[in-house]
Amino acid sequence: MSFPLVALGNPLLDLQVDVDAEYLAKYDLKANDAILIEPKHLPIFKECLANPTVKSIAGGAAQNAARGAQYVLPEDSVVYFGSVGKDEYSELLLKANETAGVKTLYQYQADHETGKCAALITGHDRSLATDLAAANHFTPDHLDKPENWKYVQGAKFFYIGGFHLTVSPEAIYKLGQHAADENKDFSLNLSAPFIPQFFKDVLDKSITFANYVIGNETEAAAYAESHGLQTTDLKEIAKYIAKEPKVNAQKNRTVIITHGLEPTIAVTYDSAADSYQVNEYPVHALDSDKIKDTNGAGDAFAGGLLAGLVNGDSLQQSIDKGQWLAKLSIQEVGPSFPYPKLAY
Ligand code: 26A
Repeated sequence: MSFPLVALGNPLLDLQVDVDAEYLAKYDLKANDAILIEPKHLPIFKECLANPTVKSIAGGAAQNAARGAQYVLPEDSVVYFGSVGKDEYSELLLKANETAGVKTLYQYQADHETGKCAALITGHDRSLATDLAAANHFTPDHLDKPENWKYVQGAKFFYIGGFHLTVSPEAIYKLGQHAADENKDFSLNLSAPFIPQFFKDVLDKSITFANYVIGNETEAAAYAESHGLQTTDLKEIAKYIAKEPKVNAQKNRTVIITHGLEPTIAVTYDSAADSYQVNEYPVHALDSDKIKDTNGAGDAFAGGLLAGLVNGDSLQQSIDKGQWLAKLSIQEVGPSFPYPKLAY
């Protein structure tokens, strides 16, 4: 079957620069975070573009994961939806997807530029400040076009970047309902602490469609706080998410939480038996001096994991593929993968 995996997200051009703690402080940014910019952050983009060391790299969290999954899967496996401007930036993104073999179905905006993310690197941390621009204008009717919907119908697995919750909840629900109606897999990334913090209702509704939820320790903590859970224990938080209501009763939900160099946690709630399966899987640690930067590490993990799940691998092997791909990506500049391709 062609194109089993369909991903939806915000296509962004990453402007990656090395900065110091003082620069982050000037703009009230944390060393390791992802935010939507406020007006006070706007000068960052000019400053990035004027910086001689700036690297313009294909970004956008779900788009990175899509390229990652296609890196592992056989050709013609991954389709990506998102909204961009008609400019040189979207050309760069399109090229990166083509090189990776991802089928790109962009919605083009005449009046908005392609979105940008300032990826501000301090050591092994990355602070992401995003101006969504055209990415903010994705509309669900783009999915409905016959030439696009046929890929939705043909797919068996969906991946939604949590960041897209701020853009088009209706597009997410449309894909979610389709997945539930046809008993297909639907996965969602929590993406950043601000998503569970400020988009709780949209997140809760999106999770009802999801049989895989992916996140990291800071996102899980933000989820626990916004949902009033009296715990910081990642396994307990994952159990709570796994048991949240779901639309498709035929699939159990699995929640996968990465935790830096600590083992990855996976919890599956079996609704028929009212029981949990809780497991931990080790990461593929890399000597610290081999790390180029960690921008896109989580997306690479998601990409490898998705590749495994789409391929029908066990959860354990799929998580291991995710760890493997994340390890490759952090040895590259930005959310990229090594070529010629390495095999898992
Ligand atoms: C809505 N926001 C804030 C975002 C993003 C985003 N992708 C989609 N929406 N903020 C940062 N990113 C992307 O995350 C990747 C690293 O995980 C960056 O473009 C970067 O490539």
